[in-house]
Amino acid sequence: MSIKGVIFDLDGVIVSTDEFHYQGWQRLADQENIFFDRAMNDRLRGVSRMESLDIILEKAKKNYSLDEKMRLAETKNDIYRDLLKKISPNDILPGVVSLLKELKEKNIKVAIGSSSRNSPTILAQIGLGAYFDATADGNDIKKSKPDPEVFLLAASRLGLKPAACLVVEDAQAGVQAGLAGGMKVLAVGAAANDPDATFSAPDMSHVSVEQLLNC
Ligand code: B16
Ligand code: MG
Repeated sequence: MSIKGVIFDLDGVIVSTDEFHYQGWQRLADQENIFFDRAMNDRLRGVSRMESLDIILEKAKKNYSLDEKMRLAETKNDIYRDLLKKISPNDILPGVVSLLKELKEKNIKVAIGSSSRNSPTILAQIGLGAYFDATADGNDIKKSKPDPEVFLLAASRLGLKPAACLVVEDAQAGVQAGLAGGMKVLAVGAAANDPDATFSAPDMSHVSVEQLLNC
């Protein structure tokens, strides 16, 4: 089946908020005296806020109650949202805007499929809020990537069958989610070497619309 829609992950694909997530978690881990580094941060890509916290707390020396965990997640989100105030259209990753324009010209539908509950804020701040035909994000779903729920919801909001959609992802969990949903997957950034992806590129400036539509 030919590709009729492209579903973009947000953090790490459209905009590099992944560094702000890292800084937020690192500050929280330091505050709680828990070991955390960039290698561990790679495991959090595409994973929901609470599941990310559970991964960080694997290294904690004490047990945290649900209330304490809710407060820690809120603290991290406050730090993250404060850092987000800095982002602007200048932070859109290379190749994204020209690719979106070319897809529109070819009548290919575009959607966001993100685990982030901050997606609406981020899209508004980078000025791409009106660009997408549909969005599905962490506010809409129960199961986060690698479960395909967010991408299946995005495809249905586009009115397309999963097999007619291509997912663009920077996280291993997201690559698996796209494949589990029966979609093709372009892996970029941190996931660019993922052997399971349909194809890979360092970022979107290295991808042509023809490659996307004929994968
Ligand atoms: P929030 P994506 C994901 O977004 C991030 O990659 C991941 O690091 C983050 O924990 C998750 O969103 C939840 O974000 O705390 O803002 O709800 O890559 O799926 O666009
Ligand atoms: Mg991502």
